[in-house]
Amino acid sequence: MTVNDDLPDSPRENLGARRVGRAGFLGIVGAGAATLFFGKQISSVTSRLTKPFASATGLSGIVPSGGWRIYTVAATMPVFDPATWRLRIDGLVRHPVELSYDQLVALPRAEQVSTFHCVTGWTVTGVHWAGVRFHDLLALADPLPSARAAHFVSAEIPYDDYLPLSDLALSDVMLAYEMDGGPLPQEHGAPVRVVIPEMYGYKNVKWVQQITLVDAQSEGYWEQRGYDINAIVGHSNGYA
Ligand SMILES: Nc1nc2c(c(=O)[nH]1)N[C@H]1C(S)=C(S)[C@@H](COP(=O)(O)O)O[C@H]1N2
Ligand SMILES: [Mo]
Repeated sequence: MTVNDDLPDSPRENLGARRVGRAGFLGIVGAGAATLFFGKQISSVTSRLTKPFASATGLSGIVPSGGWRIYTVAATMPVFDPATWRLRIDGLVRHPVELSYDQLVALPRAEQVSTFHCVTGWTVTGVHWAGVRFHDLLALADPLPSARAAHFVSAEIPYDDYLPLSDLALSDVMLAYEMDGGPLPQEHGAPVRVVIPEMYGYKNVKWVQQITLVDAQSEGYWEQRGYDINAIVGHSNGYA
């Protein structure tokens, strides 16, 4: 298991294997690391906190309010430019495609309200999402019968993760481009992120820029660092 000390604000912070102490964490924030980024306050979301973060980590003193924590692994967040942004779908497909933002939002629109769980113990309930179901999206590339999983590659290098196509077919799983009534904010992964409420946050890849269909899922960013490939909420090695 690899532990990367440059990534203090990680799912691992709540595991016995490596606890990030409050003092060390504050020191890192003071040094200007971008691993915890406080985006704009969204009171309608933050008021919905159901599980206090403080009980899990003792870090509440440096978290300005309940609700979302913004996680990144790189020093800067990707910047979305609608003129140049493309979503690539390739791998085990007959027709690799590159979609512009306009082409993406022209696909059949799906909406849902669901709950978001991070493996470190925080939850946000009642999140409104809009986006496209993976069935409609992946069909554009005409997947081969051998395709069994999708590799989601973030523009935030090196973040990535995998999901079986069977999980992408669940009725409340989507590639989201709107959150709580507006375009997906930059810090939440603009312009598109994975939303899979059944699984812990680390499977909900932000800033998705490429979806490569493969024959089997593999270990994504956090799984290479000790988390379960099977990230079902309440049934994996995270905070249950
Ligand atoms: N690109 C990218 N996606 C990511 C992460 C990340 O660091 N980078 N963190 C994951 C984790 S562990 C969680 S809990 C959620 C947090 O979503 P939020 O930053 O929108 O609150 O994003 C997930 N997707
Ligand atoms: Mo997370």
